[in-house]
Amino acid sequence: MSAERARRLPPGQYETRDFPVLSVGPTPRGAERDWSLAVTGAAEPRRLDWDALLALPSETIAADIHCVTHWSKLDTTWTGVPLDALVEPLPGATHLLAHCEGGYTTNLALSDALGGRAWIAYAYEGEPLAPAHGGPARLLVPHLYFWKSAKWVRRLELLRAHAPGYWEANGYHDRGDPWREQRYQGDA
Ligand SMILES: Nc1nc2c(c(=O)[nH]1)N[C@H]1C(S)=C(S)[C@@H](COP(=O)(O)O)O[C@H]1N2
Ligand SMILES: [Mo]
Repeated sequence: MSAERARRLPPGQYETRDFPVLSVGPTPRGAERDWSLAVTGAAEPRRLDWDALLALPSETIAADIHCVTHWSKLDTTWTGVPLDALVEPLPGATHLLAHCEGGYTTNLALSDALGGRAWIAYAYEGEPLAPAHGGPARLLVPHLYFWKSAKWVRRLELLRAHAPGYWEANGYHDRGDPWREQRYQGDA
């Protein structure tokens, strides 16, 4: 591997060229016509359907992604809508909990979810997002370990305090910054 690529690997990570699928449960058969995304909690309640999502200005995101099981994939390309366009938190909101079809959840501080650092992604390498990778739409939060990038996301719940999601309640770190190697609860 080139020195340039090696520098892009956070500590403890190796490069894979595959795109592994990591899911706790089965891939839901979500169709675009049935899809919607709700924003609830400490925000103006909002629900977007598929056409409303596609009508919002999209961005192309080039990112390296890092799974806590030690694989990293460099130079992935996504299309999506920044969370900033979807979430208007009321004063006091500090976190969000992403809820997915199938029951998976993960939490994010709003400082990680807003400011152009997180997206609802619906295409990968220019193609509609495959169901196994979260299609029709998933969260993409590439600066944190990839378990934060919730597949089949259907609701963003704004909160006034931290609340653990699925992996955070099972011993994984609340934030999960790969460059600080924040894998498990108790890591700095
Ligand atoms: N709904 C849901 N989202 C999820 C998961 C999951 O099990 N269910 N796994 C997470 C984990 S641990 C990782 S590494 C990535 C894997 O995404 P991929 O299958 O597209 O590689 O999805 C994340 N999002
Ligand atoms: Mo993961």
